[in-house]
Amino acid sequence: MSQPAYPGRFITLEGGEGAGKSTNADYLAQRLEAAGIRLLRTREPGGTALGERIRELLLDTASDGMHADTELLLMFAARAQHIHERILPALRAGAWVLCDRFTDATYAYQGGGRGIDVARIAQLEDWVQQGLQPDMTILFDLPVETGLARAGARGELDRFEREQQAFFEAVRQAYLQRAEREPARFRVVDAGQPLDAVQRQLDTLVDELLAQRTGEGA
Ligand code: Z5A
Repeated sequence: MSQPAYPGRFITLEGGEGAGKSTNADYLAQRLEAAGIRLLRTREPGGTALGERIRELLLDTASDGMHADTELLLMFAARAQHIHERILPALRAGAWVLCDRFTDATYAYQGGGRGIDVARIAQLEDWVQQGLQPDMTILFDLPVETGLARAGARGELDRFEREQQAFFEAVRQAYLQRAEREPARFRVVDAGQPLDAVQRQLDTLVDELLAQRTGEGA
């Protein structure tokens, strides 16, 4: 990881359905905070009052029929608000940001899943993020069937969770291709393992992050 222009660190969590992002975000937050890191925990789509309203529109099964372009633009609309209202102020103030999904999810779901041209996604990424990129992205990778079984056990499905297996396979492949293209930023975790084994993998990443700490974010 190269040194960013702000004192904080921007860490994103990615993966398919039921990969364990939320469960392991709790674990990561606990480990980082115990080491004295001031942490903003947040998520996408959402993370701000306005973004959470956009999230409702995106996940609501009543939004069936939403065009893929509309979905893409709503993701970036929520992201623009999130970046300006929460992420950048936190990073500039020296906090670390732990975000459950960010733009890699857009490439995976709207690009891989919906088939939107990645060049169009890249245009929006440039415009909205103006160079902001995560310092580390942890990809929780697991077989689609395992993730769907975990997610399905929770009950009612949202608009994305109702998609078919082929959609989620395309999402997984898009994530893995991105990880392969950007090995300096991505860390791929085998999320199909039992929770304690997943968390041992995360311990190594926490050690790596803390070793690069500048002292300003503490
Ligand atoms: N989306 C998009 O399309 N484009 C974008 O740009 C962005 C998002 C940002 C909402 O995201 C949707 O938005 C998402 C993609 C789309 N699509 N869907 N669906 P979300 O992150 O809020 O929702 P999610 O992906 O559905 O999260 P999730 O299913 O809750 O997954 P998770 O957070 O990765 O899993 P979890 O809740 O931590 O764990 C699921 C269950 O498995 C739970 O019962 C755990 O106790 C269990 N679990 C976790 N780890 C293990 C292990 N290792 N072993 C056994 N059981 C485990």
